[in-house]
Amino acid sequence: MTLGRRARVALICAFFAALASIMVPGVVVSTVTEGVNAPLLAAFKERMPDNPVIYSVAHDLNGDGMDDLVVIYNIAQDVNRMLVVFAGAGESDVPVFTNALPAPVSNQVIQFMDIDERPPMEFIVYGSKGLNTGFAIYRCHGDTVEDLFGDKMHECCN
Ligand SMILES: [Ca+2]
Repeated sequence: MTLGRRARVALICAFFAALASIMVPGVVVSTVTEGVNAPLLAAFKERMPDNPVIYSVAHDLNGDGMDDLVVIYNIAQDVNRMLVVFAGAGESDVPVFTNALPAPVSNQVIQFMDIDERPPMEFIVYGSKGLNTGFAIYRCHGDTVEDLFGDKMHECCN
């Protein structure tokens, strides 16, 4: 028997809520990260030259066979944001940028997890601000990043 999509998402969210409760700053729970996509990182730096990249990791999020890039970047002192750069598809290979969301101040970790076993791929962002840790699970719909579930994320973002 396979779990329904909602049940599966709820189950995994509960798991991460439990995991987050035992996380301490500076301790990184197992990370599944992949390489950096150089062309997409270059596209980010070209479009947002004033925003230093803190952390970026490549993975195919939308299931088109091309790696996309999740980027956490700085916009002001202790204020970070996250967005996804999708590889351009078809004749236009212009990368597509999503909306930006608050990102943790420090100890950022991005983990990819196909929660519902179909595209698009979900991903989890962990991090901290001082002694506060939090995380949130995201999924992209088109060029929009949606926050599916989070725990104490507001306490680790500015
Ligand atoms: Ca892709």
